[in-house]
Amino acid sequence: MADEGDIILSELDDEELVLQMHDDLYDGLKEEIEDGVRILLDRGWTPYDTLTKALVAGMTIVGADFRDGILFVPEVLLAANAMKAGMAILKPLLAETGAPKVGKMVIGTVKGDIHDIGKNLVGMMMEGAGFEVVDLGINNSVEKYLEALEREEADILGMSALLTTTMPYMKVVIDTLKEKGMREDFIILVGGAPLNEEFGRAIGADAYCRDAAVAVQTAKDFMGRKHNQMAG
Ligand code: B1M
Repeated sequence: MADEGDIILSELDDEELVLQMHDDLYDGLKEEIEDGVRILLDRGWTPYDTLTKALVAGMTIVGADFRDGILFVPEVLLAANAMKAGMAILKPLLAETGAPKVGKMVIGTVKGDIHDIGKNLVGMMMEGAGFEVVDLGINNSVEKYLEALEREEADILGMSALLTTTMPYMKVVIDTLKEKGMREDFIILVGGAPLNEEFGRAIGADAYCRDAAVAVQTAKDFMGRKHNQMAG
Protein backbone atom coordinates (compact mmCIF):
# COMPACT_ATOMS: atom_id res chain seq x y z
CA MET A 1 0.00 0.00 0.00
CA ALA A 2 1.79 3.13 -1.15
CA ASP A 3 -0.03 5.62 0.99
CA GLU A 4 0.65 8.02 3.84
CA GLY A 5 3.68 9.44 2.07
CA ASP A 6 5.06 5.93 1.53
CA ILE A 7 6.33 5.18 5.02
CA ILE A 8 8.93 2.45 4.84
CA LEU A 9 9.01 0.85 8.24
CA SER A 10 12.55 -0.46 7.94
CA GLU A 11 13.84 3.07 7.34
CA LEU A 12 12.47 4.41 10.61
CA ASP A 13 14.65 4.47 13.70
CA ASP A 14 13.51 2.39 16.68
CA GLU A 15 11.57 5.16 18.38
CA GLU A 16 9.79 6.25 15.19
CA LEU A 17 9.03 2.65 14.31
CA VAL A 18 7.44 1.97 17.68
CA LEU A 19 5.29 5.10 17.36
CA GLN A 20 4.34 4.07 13.82
CA MET A 21 3.38 0.64 15.13
CA HIS A 22 1.12 2.25 17.72
CA ASP A 23 -0.57 4.08 14.82
CA ASP A 24 -0.76 0.93 12.72
CA LEU A 25 -2.25 -1.04 15.59
CA TYR A 26 -4.77 1.72 16.10
CA ASP A 27 -5.66 1.45 12.40
CA GLY A 28 -5.83 -2.35 12.58
CA LEU A 29 -3.10 -2.84 9.98
CA LYS A 30 -2.20 -6.47 10.53
CA GLU A 31 0.55 -6.84 7.93
CA GLU A 32 2.28 -3.65 9.01
CA ILE A 33 2.26 -4.89 12.60
CA GLU A 34 3.76 -8.21 11.52
CA ASP A 35 6.45 -6.36 9.56
CA GLY A 36 7.16 -4.05 12.48
CA VAL A 37 7.55 -6.94 14.90
CA ARG A 38 9.97 -8.71 12.55
CA ILE A 39 12.02 -5.55 12.07
CA LEU A 40 12.35 -4.96 15.82
CA LEU A 41 13.39 -8.58 16.36
CA ASP A 42 15.92 -8.32 13.52
CA ARG A 43 17.34 -5.26 15.25
CA GLY A 44 17.95 -7.31 18.35
CA TRP A 45 14.93 -6.33 20.40
CA THR A 46 13.88 -8.99 22.87
CA PRO A 47 10.47 -10.59 22.27
CA TYR A 48 9.36 -9.23 25.65
CA ASP A 49 10.30 -5.61 24.85
CA THR A 50 8.69 -5.89 21.44
CA LEU A 51 5.53 -7.20 23.05
CA THR A 52 5.29 -4.63 25.82
CA LYS A 53 6.66 -1.49 24.16
CA ALA A 54 5.22 -1.86 20.67
CA LEU A 55 2.08 -3.99 21.07
CA VAL A 56 0.76 -3.65 24.63
CA ALA A 57 1.53 0.07 24.76
CA GLY A 58 -0.30 0.52 21.44
CA MET A 59 -3.30 -1.37 22.74
CA THR A 60 -3.45 0.95 25.74
CA ILE A 61 -4.05 3.87 23.37
CA VAL A 62 -6.79 1.91 21.61
CA GLY A 63 -8.35 1.15 25.01
CA ALA A 64 -8.42 4.82 26.01
CA ASP A 65 -10.11 5.90 22.78
CA PHE A 66 -12.57 3.01 23.00
CA ARG A 67 -13.49 4.17 26.51
CA ASP A 68 -13.89 7.75 25.30
CA GLY A 69 -16.18 6.77 22.44
CA ILE A 70 -13.68 7.71 19.73
CA LEU A 71 -13.25 4.11 18.58
CA PHE A 72 -16.02 1.52 18.32
CA VAL A 73 -16.17 -2.28 18.47
CA PRO A 74 -15.39 -2.95 14.76
CA GLU A 75 -12.26 -0.80 14.88
CA VAL A 76 -11.16 -2.31 18.17
CA LEU A 77 -11.65 -5.79 16.73
CA LEU A 78 -9.34 -4.90 13.84
CA ALA A 79 -6.78 -3.58 16.30
CA ALA A 80 -7.12 -6.76 18.36
CA ASN A 81 -6.57 -8.88 15.25
CA ALA A 82 -3.46 -6.94 14.35
CA MET A 83 -2.21 -7.35 17.90
CA LYS A 84 -2.84 -11.09 17.78
CA ALA A 85 -0.92 -11.38 14.51
CA GLY A 86 2.08 -9.69 16.16
CA MET A 87 1.74 -11.91 19.21
CA ALA A 88 1.68 -15.02 17.01
CA ILE A 89 5.20 -14.19 15.79
CA LEU A 90 6.42 -13.64 19.34
CA LYS A 91 4.77 -16.69 20.89
CA PRO A 92 7.34 -19.33 19.88
CA LEU A 93 10.16 -17.00 20.87
CA LEU A 94 8.69 -16.35 24.29
CA ALA A 95 8.06 -20.05 24.80
CA GLU A 96 11.51 -21.17 23.66
CA THR A 97 13.28 -21.66 26.99
CA GLY A 98 13.69 -25.42 27.01
CA ALA A 99 13.37 -25.23 30.80
CA PRO A 100 11.96 -28.24 32.64
CA LYS A 101 8.24 -27.87 33.29
CA VAL A 102 7.75 -26.14 36.62
CA GLY A 103 4.00 -26.61 36.96
CA LYS A 104 0.74 -26.81 35.09
CA MET A 105 -1.79 -24.02 34.70
CA VAL A 106 -5.33 -24.11 33.42
CA ILE A 107 -6.32 -20.63 32.24
CA GLY A 108 -9.46 -19.16 30.74
CA THR A 109 -11.60 -16.05 30.49
CA VAL A 110 -14.75 -16.24 32.62
CA LYS A 111 -18.31 -16.78 31.48
CA GLY A 112 -19.90 -13.89 29.59
CA ASP A 113 -16.53 -12.39 28.66
CA ILE A 114 -14.90 -12.71 25.25
CA HIS A 115 -11.72 -10.67 25.86
CA ASP A 116 -8.74 -12.94 25.36
CA ILE A 117 -5.68 -10.88 24.49
CA GLY A 118 -4.47 -10.45 28.06
CA LYS A 119 -5.16 -14.09 28.88
CA ASN A 120 -3.26 -15.21 25.77
CA LEU A 121 -0.34 -13.05 26.80
CA VAL A 122 -0.29 -14.55 30.28
CA GLY A 123 -0.40 -18.03 28.74
CA MET A 124 2.50 -17.26 26.45
CA MET A 125 4.64 -15.79 29.20
CA MET A 126 3.87 -18.71 31.49
CA GLU A 127 4.93 -21.14 28.76
CA GLY A 128 8.06 -19.09 28.27
CA ALA A 129 8.82 -19.47 31.96
CA GLY A 130 8.54 -23.26 31.73
CA PHE A 131 4.93 -23.84 32.78
CA GLU A 132 2.61 -26.16 30.93
CA VAL A 133 -0.46 -24.17 29.97
CA VAL A 134 -3.91 -25.49 29.12
CA ASP A 135 -5.89 -22.66 27.57
CA LEU A 136 -9.66 -23.01 27.85
CA GLY A 137 -10.35 -19.96 25.71
CA ILE A 138 -13.16 -17.54 26.50
CA ASN A 139 -16.59 -17.64 28.11
CA ASN A 140 -15.88 -20.42 30.60
CA SER A 141 -18.51 -21.74 32.97
CA VAL A 142 -17.65 -23.08 36.39
CA GLU A 143 -18.23 -26.61 35.08
CA LYS A 144 -15.64 -26.13 32.33
CA TYR A 145 -13.02 -24.87 34.76
CA LEU A 146 -13.63 -27.70 37.22
CA GLU A 147 -13.64 -30.39 34.58
CA ALA A 148 -10.34 -29.11 33.14
CA LEU A 149 -8.67 -28.76 36.54
CA GLU A 150 -9.43 -32.37 37.39
CA ARG A 151 -8.68 -33.75 33.96
CA GLU A 152 -5.36 -31.96 33.70
CA GLU A 153 -4.33 -32.42 37.33
CA ALA A 154 -3.34 -28.78 37.26
CA ASP A 155 -1.41 -26.93 39.94
CA ILE A 156 -2.74 -23.50 39.09
CA LEU A 157 -6.04 -22.02 37.98
CA GLY A 158 -5.77 -18.70 36.14
CA MET A 159 -8.89 -16.68 35.48
CA SER A 160 -9.18 -13.54 33.39
CA ALA A 161 -12.02 -10.99 33.25
CA LEU A 162 -12.10 -7.63 31.52
CA LEU A 163 -15.59 -6.48 32.39
CA THR A 164 -16.92 -5.25 35.71
CA THR A 165 -20.01 -7.31 34.95
CA THR A 166 -18.08 -10.58 34.51
CA MET A 167 -15.42 -10.32 37.20
CA PRO A 168 -17.81 -11.43 40.00
CA TYR A 169 -18.06 -14.78 38.22
CA MET A 170 -14.58 -15.58 39.50
CA LYS A 171 -16.08 -15.81 42.99
CA VAL A 172 -18.68 -18.27 41.72
CA VAL A 173 -15.86 -20.53 40.53
CA ILE A 174 -13.89 -20.22 43.77
CA ASP A 175 -16.98 -20.77 45.93
CA THR A 176 -17.86 -23.88 43.96
CA LEU A 177 -14.34 -25.24 44.48
CA LYS A 178 -14.77 -24.56 48.22
CA GLU A 179 -18.14 -26.33 48.30
CA LYS A 180 -16.59 -29.37 46.68
CA GLY A 181 -13.66 -29.36 49.09
CA MET A 182 -11.24 -28.73 46.22
CA ARG A 183 -10.19 -25.16 46.89
CA GLU A 184 -6.91 -26.04 48.56
CA ASP A 185 -5.89 -28.32 45.69
CA PHE A 186 -5.13 -25.37 43.44
CA ILE A 187 -3.26 -22.09 43.46
CA ILE A 188 -5.76 -19.56 42.13
CA LEU A 189 -4.46 -16.48 40.31
CA VAL A 190 -6.74 -13.86 38.81
CA GLY A 191 -6.18 -10.91 36.50
CA GLY A 192 -7.74 -8.43 34.11
CA ALA A 193 -7.89 -4.66 33.78
CA PRO A 194 -10.84 -3.94 36.15
CA LEU A 195 -9.52 -6.10 39.01
CA ASN A 196 -7.31 -5.09 41.91
CA GLU A 197 -5.66 -6.69 44.89
CA GLU A 198 -8.57 -6.00 47.19
CA PHE A 199 -10.95 -7.74 44.81
CA GLY A 200 -8.61 -10.73 44.58
CA ARG A 201 -8.56 -11.03 48.36
CA ALA A 202 -12.32 -10.51 48.69
CA ILE A 203 -13.18 -13.38 46.34
CA GLY A 204 -10.69 -15.75 47.97
CA ALA A 205 -8.08 -15.96 45.21
CA ASP A 206 -4.46 -16.61 46.19
CA ALA A 207 -3.30 -13.55 44.26
CA TYR A 208 -4.29 -10.81 41.86
CA CYS A 209 -1.75 -10.38 39.05
CA ARG A 210 -1.44 -6.92 37.55
CA ASP A 211 0.18 -8.13 34.35
CA ALA A 212 1.67 -11.17 32.68
CA ALA A 213 5.11 -10.68 34.19
CA VAL A 214 3.61 -10.50 37.69
CA ALA A 215 1.55 -13.62 36.92
CA VAL A 216 4.72 -15.54 36.05
CA GLN A 217 6.58 -14.39 39.15
CA THR A 218 3.60 -15.08 41.41
CA ALA A 219 3.12 -18.55 39.93
CA LYS A 220 6.80 -19.33 40.44
CA ASP A 221 6.67 -18.12 44.06
CA PHE A 222 3.61 -20.22 44.85
CA MET A 223 5.03 -23.31 43.13
CA GLY A 224 8.25 -22.86 45.13
CA ARG A 225 6.25 -22.76 48.35
CA LYS A 226 4.25 -25.81 47.31
CA HIS A 227 7.40 -27.80 46.65
CA ASN A 228 8.89 -26.72 49.97
CA GLN A 229 5.74 -27.80 51.79
CA MET A 230 5.82 -31.17 50.06
CA ALA A 231 9.49 -31.60 50.94
CA GLY A 232 9.01 -30.50 54.57
CO1 B1M B 1 -13.82 -4.58 25.31
N1 B1M B 1 -14.02 -3.49 26.94
N2 B1M B 1 -15.74 -4.77 25.20
N3 B1M B 1 -13.46 -5.38 23.58
N4 B1M B 1 -12.07 -3.91 25.42
C1 B1M B 1 -12.82 -3.08 27.63
C2 B1M B 1 -12.39 -4.12 28.66
C3 B1M B 1 -13.25 -1.69 28.29
C4 B1M B 1 -12.43 -1.33 29.57
C5 B1M B 1 -13.12 -0.59 27.22
C6 B1M B 1 -13.45 0.76 27.76
O1 B1M B 1 -14.60 1.09 27.91
N5 B1M B 1 -12.42 1.51 28.04
C7 B1M B 1 -14.74 -1.95 28.55
C8 B1M B 1 -15.10 -2.54 29.92
C9 B1M B 1 -15.74 -1.55 30.84
C10 B1M B 1 -16.06 -2.15 32.15
O2 B1M B 1 -16.47 -3.27 32.29
N6 B1M B 1 -15.90 -1.35 33.15
C11 B1M B 1 -15.09 -2.88 27.41
C12 B1M B 1 -16.41 -3.12 26.92
C13 B1M B 1 -17.51 -2.27 27.56
C14 B1M B 1 -16.70 -4.06 25.92
C15 B1M B 1 -18.08 -4.44 25.34
C16 B1M B 1 -19.20 -4.58 26.38
C17 B1M B 1 -18.40 -3.37 24.28
C18 B1M B 1 -19.75 -3.49 23.62
O3 B1M B 1 -20.08 -4.49 23.05
N7 B1M B 1 -20.45 -2.43 23.76
C19 B1M B 1 -17.78 -5.78 24.64
C20 B1M B 1 -17.94 -6.96 25.62
C21 B1M B 1 -18.03 -8.28 24.95
C22 B1M B 1 -17.99 -9.41 25.97
O4 B1M B 1 -16.93 -9.77 26.47
N8 B1M B 1 -19.13 -9.96 26.32
C23 B1M B 1 -16.33 -5.60 24.29
C24 B1M B 1 -15.73 -6.15 23.17
C25 B1M B 1 -14.40 -5.99 22.83
C26 B1M B 1 -13.80 -6.46 21.51
C27 B1M B 1 -14.38 -7.79 21.02
C28 B1M B 1 -14.02 -5.40 20.48
C29 B1M B 1 -12.27 -6.50 21.86
C30 B1M B 1 -11.80 -7.85 22.40
C31 B1M B 1 -10.99 -8.64 21.40
C32 B1M B 1 -10.32 -9.81 22.06
O5 B1M B 1 -9.93 -9.82 23.22
N9 B1M B 1 -10.15 -10.82 21.27
C33 B1M B 1 -12.21 -5.51 23.03
C34 B1M B 1 -11.01 -4.90 23.49
C35 B1M B 1 -9.77 -5.17 22.66
C36 B1M B 1 -10.96 -4.07 24.65
C37 B1M B 1 -9.81 -3.20 25.17
C38 B1M B 1 -9.74 -1.99 24.26
C39 B1M B 1 -8.43 -3.82 25.25
C40 B1M B 1 -8.33 -5.11 26.05
C41 B1M B 1 -6.99 -5.71 25.79
O6 B1M B 1 -6.85 -6.61 25.02
N10 B1M B 1 -5.95 -5.12 26.43
C42 B1M B 1 -10.31 -2.87 26.64
C43 B1M B 1 -9.79 -1.55 27.17
C44 B1M B 1 -8.76 -1.73 28.26
O7 B1M B 1 -8.58 -2.76 28.84
N11 B1M B 1 -8.11 -0.64 28.56
C45 B1M B 1 -11.75 -3.15 26.56
C46 B1M B 1 -4.56 -5.51 26.23
C47 B1M B 1 -4.23 -6.66 27.19
C48 B1M B 1 -2.77 -7.03 27.00
O8 B1M B 1 -4.42 -6.19 28.52
O9 B1M B 1 -6.44 -7.66 28.89
O10 B1M B 1 -5.73 -5.97 30.65
P1 B1M B 1 -5.39 -6.91 29.57
O11 B1M B 1 -4.42 -8.04 30.22
C49 B1M B 1 -3.29 -7.76 31.02
C50 B1M B 1 -3.61 -7.68 32.52
O12 B1M B 1 -4.91 -7.26 32.81
C51 B1M B 1 -3.27 -9.04 33.04
O13 B1M B 1 -2.17 -9.40 32.23
C52 B1M B 1 -2.39 -8.97 30.89
C53 B1M B 1 -1.09 -8.77 30.21
O14 B1M B 1 -0.22 -7.90 30.88
N12 B1M B 1 -4.24 -10.13 32.95
C54 B1M B 1 -4.08 -11.27 33.70
C55 B1M B 1 -5.32 -10.31 32.17
N13 B1M B 1 -5.87 -11.50 32.38
C56 B1M B 1 -5.13 -12.13 33.31
C57 B1M B 1 -5.26 -13.39 33.91
C58 B1M B 1 -4.35 -13.77 34.84
C59 B1M B 1 -3.30 -12.91 35.23
C60 B1M B 1 -3.16 -11.64 34.67
O15 B1M B 1 -4.50 -15.01 35.37
C61 B1M B 1 -3.53 -15.50 36.16
